[in-house]
Amino acid sequence: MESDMSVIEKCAEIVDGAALGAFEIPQLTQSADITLEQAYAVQKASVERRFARGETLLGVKMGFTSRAKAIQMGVDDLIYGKLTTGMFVEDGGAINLSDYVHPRCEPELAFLLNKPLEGKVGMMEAYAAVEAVAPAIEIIDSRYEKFKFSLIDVVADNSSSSGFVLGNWRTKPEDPSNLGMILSFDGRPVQIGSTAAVMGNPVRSLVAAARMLATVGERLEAGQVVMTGGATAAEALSAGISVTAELEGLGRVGFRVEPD
Ligand code: OOG
Ligand code: MG
Repeated sequence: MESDMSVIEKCAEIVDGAALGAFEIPQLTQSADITLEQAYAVQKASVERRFARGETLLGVKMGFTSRAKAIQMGVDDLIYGKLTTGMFVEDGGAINLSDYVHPRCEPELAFLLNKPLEGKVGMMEAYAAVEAVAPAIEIIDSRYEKFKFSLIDVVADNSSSSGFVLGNWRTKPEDPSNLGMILSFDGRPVQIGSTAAVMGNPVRSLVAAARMLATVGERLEAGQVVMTGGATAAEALSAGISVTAELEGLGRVGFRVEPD
């Protein structure tokens, strides 16, 4: 039997290769018998492959923090993934579909931290560590065929992390728990929601991020970005569209998809 390490490294090579080459793969769990804990180890090993190519860590993204997302994907456990420099998309910038498998986007609230957060922290402590907030769009791109996966598969695939776009950082509102958000394609709203959809308050997502990272001996660091999770279902991207997300009181953020 192969050692645990070689299974994890092999799985990491598969998901990382698919992300790098923008091609789809069968779900890992069809051929590898891995636990959720091992799936996070695969995620970590795949992100380390990015670091080895010169990318650096920018923060963390949380997933399945809203019912809309859990229902759309059929997975309702909280997950996290890592955000690296290679995933950053400039506000107002453009992406090319050829760099992705079958990308979708979703509107999110992003936090910028000015203090570390580790383990069990309260809501007040967590929000006190937030330096600024920004409207954000996450570009998710599962490497799995048909964008279908189990909890273990999606975690191993860095929770579909693929791109993220951040608007201007703004002074944090006193209460971020019910800010309207609109995702538009070519100026037409395609998803409408509220930050309330994110665990009742996106600060809860930050609390969960600190708690989940602590289980693997990690913590959130000052200067990191935390994407709190899609407040609405994700929308598939197509060539030539322009995407914007507007967050109540926080302005807007957007990007374009290059034409074919
Ligand atoms: C997994 C990532 C979920 C979110 O915001 O809920 C996520 C996926 O839907 O592919 O990013
Ligand atoms: Mg997301």
